[in-house]
Amino acid sequence: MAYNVGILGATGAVGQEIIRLLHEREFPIAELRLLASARSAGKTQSFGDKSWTIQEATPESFAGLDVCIFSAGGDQSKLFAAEAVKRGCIVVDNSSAFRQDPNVPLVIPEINPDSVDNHQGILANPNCSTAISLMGLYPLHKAFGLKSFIASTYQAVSGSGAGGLIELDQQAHAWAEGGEMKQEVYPHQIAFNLIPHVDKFLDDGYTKEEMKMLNEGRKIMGIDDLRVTCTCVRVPVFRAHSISISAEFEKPVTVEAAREAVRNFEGAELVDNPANAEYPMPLNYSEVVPCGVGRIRKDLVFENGLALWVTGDQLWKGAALNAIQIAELLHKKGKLGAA
Ligand code: A2P
Ligand code: 11C
Repeated sequence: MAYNVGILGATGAVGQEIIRLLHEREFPIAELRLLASARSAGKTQSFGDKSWTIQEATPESFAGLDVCIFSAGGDQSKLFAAEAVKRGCIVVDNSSAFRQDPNVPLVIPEINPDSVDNHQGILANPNCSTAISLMGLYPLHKAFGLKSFIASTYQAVSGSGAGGLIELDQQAHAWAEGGEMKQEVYPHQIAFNLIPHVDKFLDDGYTKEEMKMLNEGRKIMGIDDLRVTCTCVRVPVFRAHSISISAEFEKPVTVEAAREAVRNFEGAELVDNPANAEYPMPLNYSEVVPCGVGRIRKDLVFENGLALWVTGDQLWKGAALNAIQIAELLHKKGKLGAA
């Protein structure tokens, strides 16, 4: 069976990767409908030998679609998700709009595939730093029982959309060529800098992005009393996020058993050979399906603790790929289309 598939936000950084991955992974498509704002309506988008005309998103755009991947930001998701569902279209939503809604499954197919069985039309795709972190943490949770973790993120500019990618590129060129740096997306220069500020600040001094690690981590792994402290940092890297994690477990841990657990987990790749300077890095994990996990060692603070490092493509596992994997899972379970 082939499906009528939509992408809301098709012209964006994530939208472009969705188009590419749907084709590369040979998702069964009957019709592909590309939706964006009025600014893009009428423009042509091509991939390989195919091309499509971008349409302005309106409530009627979703009629006749089996599934639509939303990646146009939370406001557009809130505006259009119910309209799509009303028209029989399943929504896989990349934004944070519905992730904490108890009626909306928050899905990482390698972790909680059965959560898709209980959707009511909307399924949420997790935050990118959280999704990538859990590709290292979840196998360790299965082995030792996760209690708490402390994380620092190193987040690529792709997380800010196409504008973030353009801003880093422009500033790096301006630095090298002696031109003027433009600053529109970030409150500070991002080239050759670090900005410890991702998403909006809350009253307690944490950012919304930092709290997603706790709230989404709890929901996806099903650990209601999980404790997390997180610091999110924007780094001058184009498209892969990295996370440094110190985690505390219920059971005694060993580095060898931790490595074995990661090795056996689908979606993660163990790269942990410090003697040869081998560990995951953003340049090695851009445009790569699995997330890399390395630097696994005994944590020196926690009793049953491990320290580790995880890197993954923000645009893929952090967004487009995981969303497509959710659609693939629905297809495999016979839950898409008329089936
Ligand atoms: P457009 O290119 O027409 O502005 P990114 O996160 O990379 O900035 O991408 C954001 C995506 O969301 C783009 O595809 C953008 O389309 C889309 N978008 C932004 N505002 C709207 C809107 N009002 N209606 C539909 N799509 C929108
Ligand atoms: C970033 N993680 O790197 C963000 C982007 O909740 O899905 C995605 C925000 C989200 O800026």
